[in-house]
Amino acid sequence: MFAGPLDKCLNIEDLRLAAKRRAHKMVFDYIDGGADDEVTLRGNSSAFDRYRLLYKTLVGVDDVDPSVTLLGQKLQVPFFCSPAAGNRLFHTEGERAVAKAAAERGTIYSLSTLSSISIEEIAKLTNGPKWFQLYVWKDRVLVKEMLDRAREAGYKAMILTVDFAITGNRERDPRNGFTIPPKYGPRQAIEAMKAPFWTLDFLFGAGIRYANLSEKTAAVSLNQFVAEQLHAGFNWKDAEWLLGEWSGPSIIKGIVREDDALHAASTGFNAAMVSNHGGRQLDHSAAPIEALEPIVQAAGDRLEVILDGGVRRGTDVLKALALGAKAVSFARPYLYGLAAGGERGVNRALEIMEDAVRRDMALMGVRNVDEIDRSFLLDPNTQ
Ligand code: FNR
Ligand code: LAC
Repeated sequence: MFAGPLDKCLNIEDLRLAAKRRAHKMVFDYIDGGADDEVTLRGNSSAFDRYRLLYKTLVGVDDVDPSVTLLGQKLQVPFFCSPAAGNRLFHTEGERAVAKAAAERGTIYSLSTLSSISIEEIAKLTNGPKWFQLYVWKDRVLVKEMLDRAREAGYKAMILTVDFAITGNRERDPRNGFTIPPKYGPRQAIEAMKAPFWTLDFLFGAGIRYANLSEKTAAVSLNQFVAEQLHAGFNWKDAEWLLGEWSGPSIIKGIVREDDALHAASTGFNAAMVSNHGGRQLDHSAAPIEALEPIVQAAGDRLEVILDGGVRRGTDVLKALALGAKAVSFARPYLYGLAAGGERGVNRALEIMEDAVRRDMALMGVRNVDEIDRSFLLDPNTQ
């Protein structure tokens, strides 16, 4: 199905390198980079290595079913697409490509508030399940408007991202002079010549903008945009107000502490994404896989817990499920695919992950996701 170099990509790292070859440096670095020294960015993935698997044998694994149910929604695979801003920066097909590929694979697509294709356009594109991720604007009227638009367009749940009161210190971006929409000076023009396909798309495609806003915004850094537009003072009390405004299923995204999980449950959230925003916010944050189990133990009976961050292999997914996650999510794996080859690239990323999960379930001796429990993991403290 995949002609050209995409079918040579055997894993997510191969897609990452393909994205690096195709995309403009400032755009690749925006996807790939993290905060400060990128300790958390690296740690999110490397922390999975500390857990080793105690696989079962002679189970009979000729028929493996990786489906899960999340907030009442059946997913064909135990993962879904995390929200990510401005996908048309990475490839002209943008969020359209991701929404279509997610629907094709039978999983959820979550659309960012800061998407480059609108809430309504994505809603019309597929019948697949969709969630809407909210960043809270200073302007409450705009918040209500966006929630109404998402509800009317058929988004089934709201994700409130809470680890983004201000933007983390991502040093690759100012070094590259990165703005949204991108602005060209001499350095960006030189880099553009090294990325001819991306550049042609950029020059001949429709302009890149935050598509959910009626006004075009000036080309400024993400830091400046967020500081000017988003509500850094937003707190638990406001979250209560917000849940009242939404009144549908809700997910809190970006917690790593038990007390925050308990607070989220008592505020009325239905699910929690254990996440540090992919290491893009507070460096030295705990890895989601490390923070997961205490949160499941504290609040797993009141919240459906999702692990988000660092997942690159099928075994990462299975380790998270063994520690009590109902499902996992990720952005970079499909964003690398998108930057490498549009919808086909996203599809390849999801295919790589699905094949890996199926293969690893069979090798681990489980026929369905309900069979996965803590007994499959050797405790890192005992190794
Ligand atoms: C993100 N993430 C994110 N999260 C969110 O709630 N709203 C958003 O608009 C964005 N935008 C965004 C852009 C880019 C380029 C990246 C890489 C990430 C965070 C995302 O949803 C998720 O939490 C992390 O990406 C998880 O880490 P990995 O597994 O993708 O590395
Ligand atoms: C990011 C935002 C927009 O991580 O969530 O870049």
